Amino acid sequence: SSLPPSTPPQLVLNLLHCEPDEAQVRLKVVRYLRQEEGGHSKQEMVSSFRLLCIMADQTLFSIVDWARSCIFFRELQVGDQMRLLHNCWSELLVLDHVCRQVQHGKEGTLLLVTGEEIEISSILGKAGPPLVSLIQRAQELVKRLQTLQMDRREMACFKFLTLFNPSVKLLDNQAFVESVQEQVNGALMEYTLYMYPQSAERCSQLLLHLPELRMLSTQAEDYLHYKHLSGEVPCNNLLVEMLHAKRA
Ligand code: DR9
Repeated sequence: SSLPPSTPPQLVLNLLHCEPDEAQVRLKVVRYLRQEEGGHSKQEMVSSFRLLCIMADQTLFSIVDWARSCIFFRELQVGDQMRLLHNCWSELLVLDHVCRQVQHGKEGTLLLVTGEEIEISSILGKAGPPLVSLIQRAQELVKRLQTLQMDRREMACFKFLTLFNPSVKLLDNQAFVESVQEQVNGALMEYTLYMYPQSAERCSQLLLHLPELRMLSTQAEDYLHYKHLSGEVPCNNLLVEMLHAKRA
């Protein structure tokens, strides 16, 4: 009945504008890993479990920095900022990982934030069933989003929909979080209608994948918790701190 919008919604452009520069994040993480573990060859920069944990930890720091500088989020009081991040940190990490693979677009390998590529077949040989299952499920999600050719603006919307979760309890400013969720939802709908007018169902097709992201992040937390209990995760790790903050 109505024509597709003739301009993209400004909000989606603003959200994309908040995105960190991948090259800068890579540089920061690589520098940190080098100082942690000097004298590694370039090929095996992050080959050990410990280094991969530190890498994920540094990625989480960059995600927190991103959130704190974002429109909407920076308007919240620190208490609400913490509550939202405690709720979604693992989802944001998995989303970051999944989006990197969607853009990477190579079936047989994973691209790490460091720029390093890992053969998936080599992981399947070394990892136990829980990690294998996680990586395979994540790759299935990657394939579905690749089939939809999810773009970077849609990915930016996903990050905000994940961060501004209105089901988080005991927020001081519940109404604000709900309103951001609604605004971003509306803007994503408008954007997909503008950009892909031939596929009216696109927005809902994309949104259908958010529950899977949530389930993957729960599974990843369980894996991390188990690794922590067996003493394998390095200490002073933000990942573990977040894990405990949520369960407390
Ligand atoms: C909590 C949310 C975290 C999500 C973080 C996503 C970022 C991580 C990005 C990619 C992960 C790539 C993993 C590549 C592993 C390459 C080498 C390998 O397979 O080593 C095996 C080693 C040990 O395996 P295991 O734990 O299964 O133990 C086996 C057992 O001892 C014998 O049976 O695994 C690793 O080194 C994995 C390191 C992962 C560190 C990141 C910690 C984050 C927590 C969860 C990650 C889940 C990955 C999710 C992908 C969606």
